[in-house]
Amino acid sequence: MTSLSRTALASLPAGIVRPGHDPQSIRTGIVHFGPGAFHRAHQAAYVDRVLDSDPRWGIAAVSLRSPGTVDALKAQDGLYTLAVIDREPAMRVLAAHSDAIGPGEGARLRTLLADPAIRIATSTVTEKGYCLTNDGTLDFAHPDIVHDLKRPAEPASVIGWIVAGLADRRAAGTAPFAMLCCDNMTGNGGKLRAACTALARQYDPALAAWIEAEVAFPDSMVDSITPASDPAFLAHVAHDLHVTDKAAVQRESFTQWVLQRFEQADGPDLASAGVTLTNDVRGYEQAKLRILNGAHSSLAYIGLHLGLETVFEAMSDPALEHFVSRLMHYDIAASLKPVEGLDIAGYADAVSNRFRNPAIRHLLSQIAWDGSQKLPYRLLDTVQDALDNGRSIERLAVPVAAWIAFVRRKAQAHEKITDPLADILAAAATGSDVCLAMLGLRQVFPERLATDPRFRHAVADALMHFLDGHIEPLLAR
Ligand code: CS2
Repeated sequence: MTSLSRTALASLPAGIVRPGHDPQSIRTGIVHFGPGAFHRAHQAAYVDRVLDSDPRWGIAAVSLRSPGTVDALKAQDGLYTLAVIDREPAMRVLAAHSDAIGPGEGARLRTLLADPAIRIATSTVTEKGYCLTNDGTLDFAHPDIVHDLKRPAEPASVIGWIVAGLADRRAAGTAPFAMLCCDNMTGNGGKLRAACTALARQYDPALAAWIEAEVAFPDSMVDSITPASDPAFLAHVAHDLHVTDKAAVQRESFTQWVLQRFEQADGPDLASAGVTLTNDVRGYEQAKLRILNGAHSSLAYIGLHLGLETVFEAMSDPALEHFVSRLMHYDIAASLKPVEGLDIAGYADAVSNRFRNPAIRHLLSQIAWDGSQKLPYRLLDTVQDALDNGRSIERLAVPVAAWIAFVRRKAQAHEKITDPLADILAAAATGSDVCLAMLGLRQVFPERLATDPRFRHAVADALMHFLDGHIEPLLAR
């Protein structure tokens, strides 16, 4: 079977939606770090729409560490399939990528970042990709940052690359690009700005001041459930398209991108493609992280304990579904400030419905990755808010304990823990006092929370149930 390409477009079966613009006509105006499935299914789908009427905003996909996606995009002329999995599945070929930069192509990236045609850079490198400490500031002890401080011209971290690109533009008198962080972190834009200025300050305080004053780092909320592209899905795409597509992605039909309004003359018209530009993204961001992602992580760690495999299966378990519903509607909702135009209870119901989509096979094990990085934003902030305001944390302690039990199970079985802190977690989770050792990890649990006796007792109590294997009373809370 041949692979998807510009030439193959003409002979795709009817019913496969083709790009609304000539893929050959697009130019590069956006540099994107981390072209994983989420980027290809979410942001690129918006940009593809923008390109229908303005060819300047093609994306250069950058992945300097892993060649897989970049090689596939190069081989396929930047084309790939987006399968929208819903009651009526639909396949659409996207032509949003005008370039791809892989391992060994750092020099080309440097040139591109300095190009005045680039007006926007975006990133989806996951929480761990930003090299932040637990308090959300740049981790100067992180090996990549240590490397970048020694060799600023050949950065290893995304922060290093952004700073290098901005430094070149400043030196050349070119206006900066706007930097759009598209990862699931509270105040994502502000955190990225602080990290970039902190690194720049080590090189040149004037550069740091320029970044602070001139570069837009809007906060954003990004949302669309995107299960990983497994071999069965890729085989399905090949079957329907009659060509192979190594970069194909799948997602639910729901998609949302809320972006803090930022100044940019003559940039891409993202709003025309359905991006919401607002002055107050914080409320949306927090609601999404705590309700959707908080519930997701809860379903993952508790569901895996119960031997379940997917989000749909977890939502079909009556006790677990009830528990997570109460968690969202009572505990999490109570931690959120009112957001204009957002009905929190309605939002929680809509999220539950999305989780119940039978056509989506979203693995709990995928959501369980990188718990040490996700827990603080998704659950611990909510717990701290409840404690500060005198609310009960007996339910909120359950997913926290479920994560600890999950790590312990994996470590005891010598199974791989996908987490940047894997070794530290495994050591802490297999000691005699698991709870004490895990809560002692300052990279995950902030001092104030971990030393609060109410939290320690609640987690220890819930953990006992997980270790004894009797979690029914927990789910009945
Ligand atoms: C999930 C998210 O993998 C995970 O941790 O919770 O990727 C989730 O599917 C997205 O944030 C939905 O927008």
